[in-house]
Amino acid sequence: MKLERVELHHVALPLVTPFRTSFGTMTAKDTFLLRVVTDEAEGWSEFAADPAPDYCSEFLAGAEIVIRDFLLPRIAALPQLTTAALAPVMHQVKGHELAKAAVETAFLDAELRSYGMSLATYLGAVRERVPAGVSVGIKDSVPALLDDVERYLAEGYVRIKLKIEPGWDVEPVRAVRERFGAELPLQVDANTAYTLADAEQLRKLDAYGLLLIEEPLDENNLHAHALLQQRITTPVCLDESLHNARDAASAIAMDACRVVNVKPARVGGYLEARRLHDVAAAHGVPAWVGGMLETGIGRAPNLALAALPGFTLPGDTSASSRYFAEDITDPFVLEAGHLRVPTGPGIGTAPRPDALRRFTLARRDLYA
Ligand code: OSB
Ligand code: MG
Repeated sequence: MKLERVELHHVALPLVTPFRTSFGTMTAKDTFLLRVVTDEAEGWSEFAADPAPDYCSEFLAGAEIVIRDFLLPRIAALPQLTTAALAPVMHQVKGHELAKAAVETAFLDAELRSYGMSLATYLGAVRERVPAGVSVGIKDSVPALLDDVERYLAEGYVRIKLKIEPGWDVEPVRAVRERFGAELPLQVDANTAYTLADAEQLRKLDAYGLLLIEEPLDENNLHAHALLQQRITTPVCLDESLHNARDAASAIAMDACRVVNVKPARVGGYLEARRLHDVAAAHGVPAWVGGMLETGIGRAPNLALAALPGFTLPGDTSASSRYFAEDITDPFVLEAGHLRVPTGPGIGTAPRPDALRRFTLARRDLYA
């Protein structure tokens, strides 16, 4: 492939309902899409982080500079441009996995389109549909939470994840169990809101048969997560702390991580995400695909990944309607609790031109 152009499309899509976590409240998906044009095909991707560095250290304005000034010049200098060649040159730039993932995915989409191959086929998908879980934000009251969960279950979601924080943990979990029963697949996500001093409080959750507790402690503190796991029976699942397959291998070896959340953006892209999948599968550790409230541009490739055999738990890959009244792509629709894995070339979708125009705040060339 020969690189011709890279465009940034800054978009903002209103969320159907505010999404509150231990790190803040989101009311819109405000991010950028990348469009890569090569001599053979074009590709699209979505940056997963937010305008502010609250879920992770990366943020929109910083990522734009990293991509424009440090990643793309290295890529443009490659004698042979292939997707597989990107990560080794991008490795010269420290960190910035989410920015690297956006770059790699757009090139991967373009390259696979030039072969007429779907991302699902390329990654080794074994399913045509994947079960859909849903991540439910922190609410002002338990009755409001129960209404939300009831609505999602009526829509067909097969697994519920509750966002928790100190002061909103045992009570909502107990209420959901009481109302919807012991058989409901249920898990919680703390987004780093606790410390080891809270171990006794977190141990109270052991009574509720949770599938897992996600990232209860500080990002990157594998040791503390291992100590916590010794004191609770609920399996610890890591999200924020896993930046690559090596982190997953270390965390599993330390018993800091009995379930793996694979977010392709967080680990630098789909090629590394595949390696996390393989590490988890080799250890017999259950894994699932996480989400970042993506538009259809980020959701499509996540669905392709979720179709791999080692993803044995339902992911946070919900339908478009869980997030947006109108998605920027054709919507992903829930069918009997499942989403269909895209089969078209590359990521199998693209922005609808009219929707892209209406959701776009600004457009800039990062390479021309
Ligand atoms: O921690 O998994 C998380 C959303 C934004 C940032 C971090 C997280 C989340 C979610 C929602 O839990 C997952 C989704 O539905 O996309
Ligand atoms: Mg999480």
